[in-house]
Amino acid sequence: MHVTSDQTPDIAEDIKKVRSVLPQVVETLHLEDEVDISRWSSIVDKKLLPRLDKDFPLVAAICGGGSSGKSTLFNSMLQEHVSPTGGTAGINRRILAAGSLDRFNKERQFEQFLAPFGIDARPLEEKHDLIAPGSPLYVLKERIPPNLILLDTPDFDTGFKGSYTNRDLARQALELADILIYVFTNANYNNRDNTDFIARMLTDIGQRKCFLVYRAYDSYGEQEIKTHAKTVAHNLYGENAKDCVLGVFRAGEDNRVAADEKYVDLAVVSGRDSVSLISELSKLDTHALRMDLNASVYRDVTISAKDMLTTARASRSSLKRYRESLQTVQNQCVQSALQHFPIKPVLNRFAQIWSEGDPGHVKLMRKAGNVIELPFKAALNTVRWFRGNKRSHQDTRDNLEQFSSQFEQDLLSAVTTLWRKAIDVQLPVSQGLKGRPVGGVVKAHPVVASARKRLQERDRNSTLTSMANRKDAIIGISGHIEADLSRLADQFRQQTGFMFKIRQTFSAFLTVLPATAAITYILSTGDPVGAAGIKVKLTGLFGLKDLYALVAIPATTGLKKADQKQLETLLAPITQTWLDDKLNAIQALFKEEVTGGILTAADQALERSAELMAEVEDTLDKM
Ligand SMILES: Nc1nc2c(ncn2[C@@H]2O[C@H](COP(=O)(O)OP(=O)(O)O)[C@@H](O)[C@H]2O)c(=O)[nH]1
Ligand SMILES: [Mg+2]
Repeated sequence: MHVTSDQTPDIAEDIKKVRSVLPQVVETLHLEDEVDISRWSSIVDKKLLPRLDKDFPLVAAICGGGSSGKSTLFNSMLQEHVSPTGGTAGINRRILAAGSLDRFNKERQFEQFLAPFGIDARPLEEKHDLIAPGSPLYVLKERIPPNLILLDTPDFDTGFKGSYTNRDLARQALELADILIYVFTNANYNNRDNTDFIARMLTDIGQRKCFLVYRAYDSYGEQEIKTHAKTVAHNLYGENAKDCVLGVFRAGEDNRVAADEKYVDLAVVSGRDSVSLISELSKLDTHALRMDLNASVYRDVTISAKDMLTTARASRSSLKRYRESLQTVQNQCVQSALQHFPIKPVLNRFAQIWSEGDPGHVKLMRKAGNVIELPFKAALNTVRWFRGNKRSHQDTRDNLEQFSSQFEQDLLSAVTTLWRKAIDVQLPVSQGLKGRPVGGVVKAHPVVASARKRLQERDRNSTLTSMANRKDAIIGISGHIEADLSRLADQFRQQTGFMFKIRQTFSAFLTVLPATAAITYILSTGDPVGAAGIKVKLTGLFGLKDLYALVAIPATTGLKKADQKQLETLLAPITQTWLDDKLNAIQALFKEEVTGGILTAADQALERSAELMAEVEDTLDKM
């Protein structure tokens, strides 16, 4: 991006938008462990948003190793002995800020100004307060122009390697700073530990430009000073050194300075005329510098936001995959619960509905006896059955009872399997595109963690009992399937042409079939029976693979191929209706007892995150 002042308001709006929505994405998808959103948010809040204000003063931080002369320089710039100098290295344990007395003339105004940066500054009352660790202190001075804030920072190289006492403070100061004044001496100019620390900070928080101040003996030649400064510049900024170093100054080793009799004189390296760092800082185009600095913070913030969005996308796909896999597992469990279920009662009931609605057709069938290629005995059975043969009703009931206990077993074993998978830490990945298995596993997503935990803690036995109690409702032909079958019967009647022949033969077929009807689900592959049978292909059930119902008919019925085809056409919707009814009932039960919490949590997170992510994406695309 190229930041110009005209763009500032829009940029601020976009940033604010992403700032408010991105954390919600993280929360919705439970990404707290994967992305550091609070750090990002705090950078946006502290480093970016407040600084988009054009009136914000330039913040210059004097930094460097211990006893480089930072505090001495700070005092010199103020022309006042405010900051303690000399003595033990690392003597200053706090940040000392100097602001404009003209600008911040109201009570607590300066404190409030710094507060958004997480800096809780207090006025310096006692010089020696700086020696004790604590929150930053400040002074307000006339010498500081309104558009400048100067920071004296604690030494960050005091302490033992790895446990530098002041580094957190140094970080705070560097984060607040727009520009650095790096002070070094011949003793520490090549101290990689110091420059590396700053360099790392600058990579972390966004590049800041700097002035270099070399406190060197007068005997050092111009070339030597330049070479050493170059080393420092390179160690701080690497390849960017040229762009980032705004100026190099030298400070002498005047003993009067050490004796507090005189303030430091700075000179440009090539000349000996003294320069005022304050006026050098005032000459800077603060706005351009700030925008430049913002550009890199802005870029970093944008890149991090995009990275987090990428993480969110991956997490969301994984959640989606998990949800699909759980659904697949559930579908398989629903199927396996139904694996021994007979379709015979359904066909019987359909035949009853059919006959109740159209008694006239029996006559028609008798008359057309010679065109229907069915054994006479079957035709007789049909007639008897349609008259409401009691034995037939009894058959239906027996049949149901026989399957009732088998069904209970299947149901309980299916629900146990489903339970185990639902609380497992991972699931086998469901089929990929085109129903092909993709293999592998998908981890249970953090979004469903609490739902899984609740499930794990629930009393399994009570669930099993409640499932067993409800099996009869599933087995029975429900009002819903009654209505569906009636509707089917009406539809068949209304069809003419092709269906006319069916009308004639249909009733007969139906009564022949139930005698041997069984239904088998080919859940994986292969033909389960291979015998004479009508294989009805059922599709579109919860997005399952093709499901076949095999309705066995005795070979002796001597059905012609064409009749068989017609019969298939008829049986498919009946079987489908029945299956839908049962599958739905069992699925609803499984959801209620086992998977509901997980699926709902996943669905809600998927939906909400999609909305939020689209919002972030749109805004980031503009940025
Ligand atoms: N001779 C001389 N001594 C200096 C100069 N600047 C700083 N010092 C001395 O170096 C020591 C450390 O200075 P100080 O400002 O406390 O360093 P800081 O730890 O970086 O803040 C003190 O004894 C200062 O008097 C200078 O320009 N000339
Ligand atoms: Mg100091």
